[in-house]
Amino acid sequence: MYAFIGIGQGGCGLLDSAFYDKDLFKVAKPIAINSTAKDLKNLKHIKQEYWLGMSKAQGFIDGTTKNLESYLVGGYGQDRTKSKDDAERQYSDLQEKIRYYLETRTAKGKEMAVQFAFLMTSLGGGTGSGLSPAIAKILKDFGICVIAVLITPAKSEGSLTAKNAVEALNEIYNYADSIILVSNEKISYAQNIEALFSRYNDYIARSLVDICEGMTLEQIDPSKFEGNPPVIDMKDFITATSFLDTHKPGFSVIGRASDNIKDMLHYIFPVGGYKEIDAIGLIQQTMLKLSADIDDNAKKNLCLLRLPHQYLTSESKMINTEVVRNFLLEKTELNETHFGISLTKRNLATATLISCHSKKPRDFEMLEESAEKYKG
Ligand SMILES: Nc1nc2c(ncn2[C@@H]2O[C@H](COP(=O)(O)OP(=O)(O)OP(=O)(O)O)[C@@H](O)[C@H]2O)c(=O)[nH]1
Ligand SMILES: [Mg+2]
Repeated sequence: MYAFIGIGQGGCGLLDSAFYDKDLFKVAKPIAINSTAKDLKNLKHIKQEYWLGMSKAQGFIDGTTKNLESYLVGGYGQDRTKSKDDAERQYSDLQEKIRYYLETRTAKGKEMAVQFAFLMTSLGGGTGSGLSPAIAKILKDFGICVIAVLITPAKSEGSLTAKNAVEALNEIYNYADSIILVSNEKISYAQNIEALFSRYNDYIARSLVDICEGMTLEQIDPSKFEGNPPVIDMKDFITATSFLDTHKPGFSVIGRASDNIKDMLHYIFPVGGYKEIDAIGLIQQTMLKLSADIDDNAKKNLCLLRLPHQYLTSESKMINTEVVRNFLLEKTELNETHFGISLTKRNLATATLISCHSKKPRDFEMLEESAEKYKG
């Protein structure tokens, strides 16, 4: 079982986008945590039984509590120090509330139901950037693998957001098994980046959901298919996004490309009466749409192709998995790729790529410079 935990406005935005797909509830538990009731009420897919409100001194408040807003801080207005302070003072209460949400009650008693948590937050604000490190630590102490999905601010958002981001990332880094960076610099070409949040959130959330569902609900049994198609699981995910020798996460970015099988004229060449998907072309597209700009080569990567079953049945043998695998391998410095195929019922071929780096993205280095200026 997974947990998807959204913190603050940006984090809850990603969370809400992810649970647009109702199938995700079959494999994941959501928790939306924020210091303002208004933002929680704006969520479309996460009902109040999954909310946790942050108060200044009365702990973390169950979303179903009457007059919820009267308990909550009402936002930290980018004041990371205050939010971090409130989180640390109320740490044991937070720990118990999260435990309660993630445990299941069985005949034998209570047990932790979750092995992997996607911790989603923006780093530039107050609530998410101050509270997330504490939550990452709590999850880690529960023995849960932490995949931190972190929205970094655009440089144009100013040096305070940059400072928050640098401090928060440094703290979360100590507890995360994986780090996926989502840079708002990517949408900063827009005059009003806020107008693009919802589409950007949908893109990132869809990529994460594809991977989660591809590893669970849509997982194939390779023995049932000709040619032994490759599969990947969460172990691959963690291995692909962290460095085992140092036990530290890498800096990963994510991208996705999909095409309607019918509209894929561009990628389709008739072969023996069947049509072939240019899987490599699709993966190349994901590389143009990664969630942050990276200068160095990937150390390793992970790629999931979701396809209708026709592309795996014996007669057609549509995807030459060895060719795809070699293409992915060539893109890595450590000669390490984790490539899998899963099935979808939709008429859609999708590639989702995670590229893991040892260096922070160029966008983030700009934030580090900007944060220094703030201190000055
Ligand atoms: N991609 C994306 N970025 C967002 C979204 N919402 C806010 N951000 C970015 O997140 C940063 C601000 O963080 P918020 O998530 O709004 O702040 P918060 O955690 O709620 O903290 P407060 O300051 O207490 O409101 C800025 O860099 C925004 O550009 C979103 O839905 N998507
Ligand atoms: Mg907020």
